[in-house]
Amino acid sequence: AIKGFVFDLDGVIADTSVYHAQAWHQLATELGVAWNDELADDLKGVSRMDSLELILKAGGKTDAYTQAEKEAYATKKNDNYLALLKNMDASAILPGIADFLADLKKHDYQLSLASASKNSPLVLEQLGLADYFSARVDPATLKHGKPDPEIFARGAAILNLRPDECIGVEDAKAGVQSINAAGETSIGIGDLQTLAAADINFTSTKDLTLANIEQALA
Ligand code: B16
Ligand code: MG
Repeated sequence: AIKGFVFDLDGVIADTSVYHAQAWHQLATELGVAWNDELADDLKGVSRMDSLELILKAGGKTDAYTQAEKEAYATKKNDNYLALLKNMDASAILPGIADFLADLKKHDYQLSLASASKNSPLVLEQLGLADYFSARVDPATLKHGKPDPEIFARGAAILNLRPDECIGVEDAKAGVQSINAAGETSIGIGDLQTLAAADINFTSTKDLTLANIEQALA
């Protein structure tokens, strides 16, 4: 039986994926790399340094910068991102998520966070959702990012649950791959084609309810 839920943050709980994309777009433009929706999609769930590498690769600039320069650019992106977060509050919680989290608690499901973002504690605090996610995988301690199973496997382990007792919720292709490889049930939120590998698909967080999940699993 399902006993726990392991959540992604950006793009599932909060509308922050647009801020990440905006901040990367700004940096890509500065680096002379053309921006498009496909690149934006590929960066979802991917760590800060790996995202920068994907952008440089897209622009044919893989060997153009030293490690120190790359770190400075990654910091610049994060500064852009933090500036965009400044005025964020609970209104950035995606539709239906606040009710869903409250319902999960009420039904005694355990919750953990499997976000690749080093900013996740700050984001949760600003959204007023920190109390739900005292169990959080620290992305700084990971050997491998999404799509590797490590982050979602740890998300179950910190709840003392087996993977088959957990449902993972993601908006990124790499994230759904991570959930599946960890042996959990995957819910993909967003484009059906991009997230075709998910066990259950919802086009919007609005559809994320226990009743809909039970129906999909029946
Ligand atoms: P940071 P998630 C991911 O968060 C974002 O989707 C991705 O765009 C971002 O690059 C990554 O976190 C790292 O974030 O630069 O804040 O450490 O979707 O796994 O919650
Ligand atoms: Mg995400």
